[in-house]
Amino acid sequence: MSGHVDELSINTLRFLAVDMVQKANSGHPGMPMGAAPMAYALWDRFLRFDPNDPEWPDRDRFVLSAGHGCALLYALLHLTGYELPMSELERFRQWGSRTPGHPEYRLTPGVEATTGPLGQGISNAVGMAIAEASLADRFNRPGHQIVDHHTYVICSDGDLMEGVASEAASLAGHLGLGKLIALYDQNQISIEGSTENAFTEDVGARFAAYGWHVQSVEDGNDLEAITAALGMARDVTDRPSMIAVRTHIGYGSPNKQDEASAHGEPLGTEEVRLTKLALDWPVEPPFHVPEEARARFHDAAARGADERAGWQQRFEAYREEYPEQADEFERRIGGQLPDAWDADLPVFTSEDGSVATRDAGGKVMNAIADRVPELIGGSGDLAPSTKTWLKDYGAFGPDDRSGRNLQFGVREHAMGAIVNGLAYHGGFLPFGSTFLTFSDYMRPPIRLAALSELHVVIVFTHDSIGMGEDGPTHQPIEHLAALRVIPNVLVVRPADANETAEAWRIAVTERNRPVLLALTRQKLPVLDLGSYPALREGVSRGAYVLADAEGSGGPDVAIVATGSEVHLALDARTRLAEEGLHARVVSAPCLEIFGEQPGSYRDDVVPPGVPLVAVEAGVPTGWTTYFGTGAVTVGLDRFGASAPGDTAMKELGFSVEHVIERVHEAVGR
Ligand SMILES: Cc1ncc(C[n+]2csc(CCOP(=O)(O)OP(=O)(O)O)c2C)c(N)n1
Repeated sequence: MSGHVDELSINTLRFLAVDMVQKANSGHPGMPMGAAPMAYALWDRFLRFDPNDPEWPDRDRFVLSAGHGCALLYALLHLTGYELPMSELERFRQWGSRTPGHPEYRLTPGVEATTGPLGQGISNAVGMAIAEASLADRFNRPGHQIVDHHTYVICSDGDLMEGVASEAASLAGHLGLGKLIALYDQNQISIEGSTENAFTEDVGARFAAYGWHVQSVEDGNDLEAITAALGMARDVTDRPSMIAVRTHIGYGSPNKQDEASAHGEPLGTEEVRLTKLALDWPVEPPFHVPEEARARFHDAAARGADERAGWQQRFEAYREEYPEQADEFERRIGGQLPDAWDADLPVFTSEDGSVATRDAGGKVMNAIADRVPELIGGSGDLAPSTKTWLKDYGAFGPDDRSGRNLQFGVREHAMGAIVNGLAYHGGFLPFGSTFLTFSDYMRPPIRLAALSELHVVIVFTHDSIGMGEDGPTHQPIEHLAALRVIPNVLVVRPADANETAEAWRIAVTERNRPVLLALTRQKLPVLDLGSYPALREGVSRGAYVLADAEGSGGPDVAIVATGSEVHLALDARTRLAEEGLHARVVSAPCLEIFGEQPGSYRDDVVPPGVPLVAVEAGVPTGWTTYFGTGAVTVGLDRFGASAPGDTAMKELGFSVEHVIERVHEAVGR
């Protein structure tokens, strides 16, 4: 039976949130007021967490998908003893505080995922649940359950209106992720008013159709009903669970409960007073925490600490029996690479003939997969085209958690969010893949990966009009530029098979940012390391002199190119030499890394004052950031066309003749 202290604790959560928003004069009080009981039930009675060791690997994961309700999360973190003192709650949404307007991973201890863009959190949680199942399969042994935790989510009407949540939930149902449990804060209010305006389907029936176990709780304040439903959800191990809890936004507020006005603005001083009176709470002081409530939250944390200590003992016993596995587990969770991870990284030679960089990428991935067991991922139903299938490792499926190929289905948006979830969880180097054009379908999670400093890899193939016949719907034009403008992202577009191997070296060794690879469908000559010894070191610096100008007088012109266009530049260089123009060819697989090199290096590669021609089969936007405003570009300012790839390239200006023409313009001949 719930009692006095339960109610006191729930109201503490409510009023801390109300006071935070009121003091900041900004934020979202309504969701925390309605969802406080379910959050309390979860944190007090189920969630395994230890505020003294927020990164304990076998902790349960909790994701507040409705990130706008973060005052609730901050109150929970504070009350249970995470490093989030009351002074931080009082600085909600202020410059430099650890209580930002929406939860930010890495900023606030206990925040497992950056949320706020609706639909992302619940989709991240699907990735976390996949992570748990995969690690459990890999590391648990009879009598040794060292990976055994749940992923809990609180999501809102808005979350479940979002397409990405549907994609991810559909996949979660298919995969039967039994340790994923979503609490749905069904207050039936969003910003414009009632969900009657735009969201009238039977959400429970939809989730049941996805293959979820679905329960509903009619009264969001019925702690025992919520508790019973959570218990039941945990007993269902073959399917993810959703508990739709009928709540009231702004619960307790005499004039704002069930109103959209409770969603995203402070209640106002008078309404705060009336609400406190209505729920029998002291009007003053704000940020009041009754001793009994504080003690209750501390008890929950103390239970978590015991659980963690128990786990530590179990892990030591595991280490005794399985020392190698224990080391590997710690290595993976710690994000360290195995020794000699790159020992089998392939080297390509001119004897390999012409190789599409997508094919080279597939070879590289398969070559490192053995030594890098944390490499796991897949494609949006395009593995035969993106070449990302890990041949020896099967599919991760409902009945086999050992697979390392994730079949995301045609769900690019969820793929991005799930890959992020794997990274948030830890223990993986996760990847996704699709055509570069469809990066548009993945932009939201890529942006969040960049913001959250997640190490994820996305393999984008069919990276230019050179992909050919599928035509302008499938030919990326603005995509490289559009991805490069996202801060903290690396876009790597290698020029051949060997640059692809080095691009993967970057992808594997980066720690705190997403790496996006842009690979070709069409075949390209191999840049033999014998002829191009600078290639290896060069790729790691973002751009480098691939082929210098003949003669001792320095270059007359520098042609900078990326990916497939590097070969055009090389051919142009040869032809220009015949007319006495000495061109230097710079291969620039990663502009961001090049931008980070010391000025002296950059000036060595592209000497100031030397005319510069930049060649890339895409919009030229962004090149001036790295090479100044003087660059003459060979790019695209229109959509592509359906034709064989080499025809499309030539017709749209990617011919040696056109490059030479532009060189002549640049040098003033
Ligand atoms: C992708 C995305 N679109 C729009 C918003 C702006 N937004 C914030 S909350 C919200 C809807 C509020 O409804 P709900 O999610 O049910 O939250 P509640 O009203 O219960 O607090 C919207 C549209 C957002 N955060 N993310």
